[in-house]
Amino acid sequence: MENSTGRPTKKTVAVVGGGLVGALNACFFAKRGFNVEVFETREDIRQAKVVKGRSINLALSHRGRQALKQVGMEDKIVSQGIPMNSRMIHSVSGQQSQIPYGKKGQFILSVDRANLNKELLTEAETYPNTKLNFDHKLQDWSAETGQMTFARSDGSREQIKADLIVGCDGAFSAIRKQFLRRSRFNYSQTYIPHGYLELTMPSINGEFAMKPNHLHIWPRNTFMMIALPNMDKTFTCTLFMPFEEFEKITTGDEVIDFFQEYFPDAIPLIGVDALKTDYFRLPGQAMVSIKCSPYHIGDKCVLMGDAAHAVVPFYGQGMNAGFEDCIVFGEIMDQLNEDFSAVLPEYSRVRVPDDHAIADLAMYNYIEMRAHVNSKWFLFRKHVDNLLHFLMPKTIVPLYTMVTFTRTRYHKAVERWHWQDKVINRGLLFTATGAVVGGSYLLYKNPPDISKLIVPAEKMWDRLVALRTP
Ligand code: FAD
Ligand code: EGU
Repeated sequence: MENSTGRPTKKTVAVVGGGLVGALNACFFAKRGFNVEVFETREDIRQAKVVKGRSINLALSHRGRQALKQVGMEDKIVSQGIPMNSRMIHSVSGQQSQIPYGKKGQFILSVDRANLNKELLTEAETYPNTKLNFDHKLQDWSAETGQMTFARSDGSREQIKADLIVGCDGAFSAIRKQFLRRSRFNYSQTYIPHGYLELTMPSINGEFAMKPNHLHIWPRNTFMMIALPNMDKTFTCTLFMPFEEFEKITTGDEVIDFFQEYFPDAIPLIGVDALKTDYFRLPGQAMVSIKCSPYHIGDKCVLMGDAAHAVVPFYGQGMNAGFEDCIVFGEIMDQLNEDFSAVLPEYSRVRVPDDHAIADLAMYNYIEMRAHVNSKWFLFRKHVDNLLHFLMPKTIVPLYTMVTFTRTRYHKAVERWHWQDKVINRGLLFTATGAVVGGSYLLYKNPPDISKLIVPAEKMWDRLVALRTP
C-alpha cells in the first residue's frame, strides 16, 4: 500500500487494553512507525479521581527495566520508584533480618502501578501516530475479518478494523475468548486457595514507619504478609491467606487477635483502628494462574501480558514477564522484517515455553512458601543459596538471581536450576561418601585399642555422675 507521498503506509495496529502492557506495547509499535490505536474499557486514569484496580505497587526488576529502556522510559520510571536492596524478614517475635538481593548496588524497585500506567499512556501519546481511545470496551471480534466491536458507556457500539490486533486486556481477556473457540488451542486456568488483601501502613511524623529500602516479608507458612514502600512514605502491606481463613475473621477484634498471633509487630505500625476498618474494606481478592498456547491467530492477532499468561504473584514477575513479551516480539519483528504471517507463529514458538516456565515457577514458589516457609527457614535457604554462589560463583547462581537480575530465558533458568541441584546433590553425596571412606580408612590404619573402650562396670557409675554435673 502506498499513500500520496509515495512512501508505503504503515499498517494499523489495534492494542486492546491500556493497562501496563498495552500502554507499553503502544510505545513499541509507535516507535516502529505503525499507526497505533489503543482501546481501553476504563476512562482515562489520568483524569479519574479514584483508580480502582489490582495491587497498588509492584516490584520492577531487570526484565521490565530493559523493556522500559527500549522506549526511553527507564530513567524516568526508576527515579519515581524506591530501590529495595534486600529483603527484611520479620519473625513472629518481631526480630528483623536482612538478606541482600545481590551485590552492592543491585536492587529491585517498588513502583506505583497507577503512576506507571499514567506515565506509559502519556509517553504513548507523544507519538503522532498513536491514538488512545478510552471508554471502549471490546465486546467481540472476528478472527476472519479482524473486525472488532466496542461498547461505549452511552450504550453505543463502534466497529473498527485493524491489520493486527494485540490483545493486552489482562487475565480475563475478551480477545482470548475467540481463541477458545478454535481447534488445537490449549488452555488451563487454576485459582489458588489463597486470597490477598491490601493494607496501608501510614508514615509516622512524615517518615517511613519501617526501613524503606527493603521488601518486608513476614513468612508464616499458610499466612504471609509482604510490604513495599511508596513515594509518599507509606507502605502497602499485602496479606496472603486461604479464603477459608478470611471467612473465619468477621469482627475487628478478631482481626487484632489474628495479627497478635502472626504479625504482632505490624499492629502499632498499621494502627489498631485502621486495621479494624481497612481489613473489611474489600473482600479477599482471588489469584489465578493461566497458561495457553499458541498466542496467535494467523497474521491477525496476538496475545501479550496477562491475557497470554496470568501468573500468581509469588515471584514478583507478572508485569516484568509481560514487559519482556514486548521486547521479544520486537526482536522477532527485526529478524523477520515485520512480516506478521511469519512473526506471529515465531513469537508463539519462542515465547510460550518461557511464559509457561515463569507461571510454573511462581506456582511452585507459592506451594513451597505455603508448605513450610517460616522466617527461620526462609533465612536459612537464602543464606545457603548465597553461600553456594559465593563458593562457586560461576557454577551456582541462585534461581531468583537469574529470574530477577538477568534476561536468561525463563525456561533456561529452570533447566539450569535443575542442573545446579544435581551438582549440589552430587557434591553432598561425594562429601558424605568421602567422610565414610576416609573415616573407615583412618580407623583401619589406626585401629583403636578395643580394651580401652570397654569400661569396667564399677567405673560406669562415676562416669554417669560426671556427665550429670556441669
Ligand atoms: P492488566 O494490568 O490487567 O491490564 C489490562 C487492561 O485491559 C486494563 O486496563 C483493563 O481495563 C483493560 N481491559 C480489560 N478488558 C478489556 C476489554 N474487553 N476491552 C478493552 N480493554 C479491556 N508483577 C510484577 O512484575 N511485580 C510485582 O511485584 C507484582 N505484584 C503483584 C501483586 C498482586 C497482588 C497481583 C495480583 C499481581 C502482581 N503482579 C506483579 C502482576 C501484574 O499486576 C500483572 O502481571 C500486570 O498488571 C499485567 O499487565 P497487563 O497490562 O497484561 O494486564
Ligand atoms: C509478592 C506480592 C520473597 C509483590 C518470592 C521473595 C511479591 C511481590 C520471592 C507482591 C517472597 C516471595 C521475588 C523478588 C518478589 C524474595 C523473588 C513477591 C514481589 C523468590 C505487591 N519476589 N515479590 N522471590 O526473593 O524472586 O525476596 O505484591 F516472599 S520480588 Cl513470595 Cl526478587
